[in-house]
Amino acid sequence: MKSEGAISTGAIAARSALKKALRVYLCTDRALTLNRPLSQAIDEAIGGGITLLQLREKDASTGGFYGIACRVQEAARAAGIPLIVNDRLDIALAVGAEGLHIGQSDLPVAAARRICDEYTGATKKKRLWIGVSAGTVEEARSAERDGADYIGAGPIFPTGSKADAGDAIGLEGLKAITRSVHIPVVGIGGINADNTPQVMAAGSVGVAVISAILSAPDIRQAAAAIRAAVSKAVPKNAWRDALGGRGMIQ
Ligand code: TZP
Ligand code: MG
Repeated sequence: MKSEGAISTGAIAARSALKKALRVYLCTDRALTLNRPLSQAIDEAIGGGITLLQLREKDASTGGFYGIACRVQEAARAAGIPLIVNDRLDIALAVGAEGLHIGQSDLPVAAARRICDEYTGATKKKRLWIGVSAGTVEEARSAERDGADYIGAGPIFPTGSKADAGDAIGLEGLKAITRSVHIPVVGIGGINADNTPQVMAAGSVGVAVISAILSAPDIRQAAAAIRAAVSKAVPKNAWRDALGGRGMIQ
């Protein structure tokens, strides 16, 4: 990643909190839980140590998505984990999520940024995180310019979890993206505990995962294995800081 440049101390602290949240990033897909209820899968993943949850509901009605998001937000809050809503800014705002994740064909980043800032300004709430999927340096740079807080870069490896994910960009593609922007980059696509060290070494601040956690026979254990792999790649005191000095965890 490029140097942070001239940003304020508050902005550096906020960036640091975001980077820590992005370490073990679970994206949901209710079709990939091997018939286990999504709420149970989420609870087990939280137990295994995920640090952020992105709720993805590709087939739900608006009312259905909202209802699910309310319940998931409750579970995430109880666990102290930020919730990011995929695709739907209205639902992110309605449930008080910590952020929104959008792709290249969703609401344009600049429009999402403007709406979020107007809303959070009006309600005096803290700034919502906006994450943007990018598969190229150009997409990542443009998202940063338009107000994104982080990039979801990928797919890094081939994946069967997203039909329209596009070709894998590989670790070299990930490196090129991490070097081209100031904001944090988290790799996604075909990531598991075994290849996590390579993803982290390419400059990713964490790993975003669906199937390696949700389709694992033991979800809690799978999340814990990924967390341990990420943990090896970041300094130990950074984990303590992430927990607000409350100690514990490797
Ligand atoms: N965006 C790019 S690849 C992908 C998404 C949502 C799917 C990631 O799923 P998995 O199972 O971790 O490869
Ligand atoms: Mg989308």
